Amino acid sequence: MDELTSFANAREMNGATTKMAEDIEILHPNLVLRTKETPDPEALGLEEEFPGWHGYVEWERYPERKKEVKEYMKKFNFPGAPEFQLVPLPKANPILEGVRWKQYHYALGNATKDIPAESWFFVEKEKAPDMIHNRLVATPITRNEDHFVRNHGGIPEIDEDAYFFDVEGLVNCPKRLTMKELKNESIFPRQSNVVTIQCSGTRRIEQIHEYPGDGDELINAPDPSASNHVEFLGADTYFKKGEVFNYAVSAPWRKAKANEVILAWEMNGKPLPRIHGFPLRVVVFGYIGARSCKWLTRINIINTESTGPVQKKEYLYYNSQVGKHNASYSSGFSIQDMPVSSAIMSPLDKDQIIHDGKIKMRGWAYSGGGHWPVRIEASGDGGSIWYEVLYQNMTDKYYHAWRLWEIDLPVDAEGWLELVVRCWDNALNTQPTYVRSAWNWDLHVTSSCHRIKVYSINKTRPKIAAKLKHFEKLGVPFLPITQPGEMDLEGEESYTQGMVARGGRDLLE
Ligand SMILES: Nc1nc2c(c(=O)[nH]1)N[C@H]1C(S)=C(S)[C@@H](COP(=O)(O)O)O[C@H]1N2
Ligand SMILES: [Mo]
Repeated sequence: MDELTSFANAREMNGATTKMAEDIEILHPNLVLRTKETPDPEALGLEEEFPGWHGYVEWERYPERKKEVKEYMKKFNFPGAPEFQLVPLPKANPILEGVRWKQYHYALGNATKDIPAESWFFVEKEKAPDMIHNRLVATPITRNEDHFVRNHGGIPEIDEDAYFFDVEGLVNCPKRLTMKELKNESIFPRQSNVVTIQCSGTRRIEQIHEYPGDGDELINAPDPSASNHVEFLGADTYFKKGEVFNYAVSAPWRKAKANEVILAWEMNGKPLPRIHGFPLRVVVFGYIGARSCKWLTRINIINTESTGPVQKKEYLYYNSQVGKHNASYSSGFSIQDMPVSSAIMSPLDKDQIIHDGKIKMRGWAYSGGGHWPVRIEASGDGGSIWYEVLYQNMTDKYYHAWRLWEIDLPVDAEGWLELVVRCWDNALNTQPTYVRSAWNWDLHVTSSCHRIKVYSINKTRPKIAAKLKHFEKLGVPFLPITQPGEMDLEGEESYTQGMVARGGRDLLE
């Protein structure tokens, strides 16, 4: 069922009391109302917080506004979450249109209704049109256009000149800082780091294939105590279970003190793209991408982890016996450091490879929390025999970045094989063997050994070489292997000889 069908169901379920919103100009025609009266979003008085901050509605400073919106949202019958797991699955992540997400934005009227369309505009403007995954392993530093994007909300459009952020909470002297002040090197030292940002949803589709799970998804601060946490708030609106929030996450203060949290306005020497958080984002080294808050509006020093839903209710790791009936927020542990992980980027799953006894494999390896990939190993037989990637075939090591690797894997066998990769980090951590070894209800951090299936056609074997030549002579393509050949597999003479040599098929006595 896709989002559109689930939307239709929602409409039906609501039966006779349902009224479509087409007569209200401001509201999207597809919005389904629960009430007889027509909701008026403009009566909520929502507006952008500051001039020059398009797309930014502040929620966290106005608890009353949040409450009012929560009540208001009950007037709509939004479509349910699309079911995309208990259905025949695609190989890669399914594309969901985000019908519900768009409707939330429409429902709130002028302050937010254009955000989905505007966000899409920036996707098209700032991202490579194809986002080919193979380019990711072409160079150790990913081009900005190819860097992955993950947003919970829309993309705000903030003028750098109008921009500032606040530092507050458990600080001696709260401050509001402009970009100009932040860029003043006599106040704030600059640093540049090679850092990998990895979403905890990377390779999630592998866990979904195994079992379906939950598809939801410092500046001038005096000296906060060691037990404090640094909360980061973003300008985007985050809808969760009928409520509105600004994106908020946190990292322990000690992480910031260790100089492993930066405020970034450039990415690879270029201004930060809007889609990645312009004018200013946080980068938390070695943590899951979710903590690297974009479009920063506020740094808040607090004495617990952030109680925003992203920190408190999401990005939690349960064991595989925990599911819908027994998951609670407090029993999951918070995913901060990324575990050691790796992936094969080429060949691709189900590739059919004609080779000379070696298959070239390429990919990435990464470990969070300041660890780095030390050894990468590849297997051609599902993980019994491992070959080590030569250190010469790995890119430079950094405390907080991935390493790309390649190996010419010796492969004698023919037919379907399982290629596997695993990485060892400097703390001797390695990856769980199978997806199920580390499967978890929220489908996060798929760090098990990455496995793909390929069909091996080994030309160093004389028979195979002869067969390939034969196909070539006839002008018949050898691939794909599933295409039935026009010709017989064997001539009459060869068959008769073969049968005699083997003593026939059915015995006489
Ligand atoms: N303000 C804000 N910051 C955010 C998010 C968001 O939705 N809003 N998504 C987070 C998640 S889950 C990830 S993985 C990273 C992705 O960063 P990127 O889009 O720049 O690659 O941003 C994080 N920062
Ligand atoms: Mo993420």
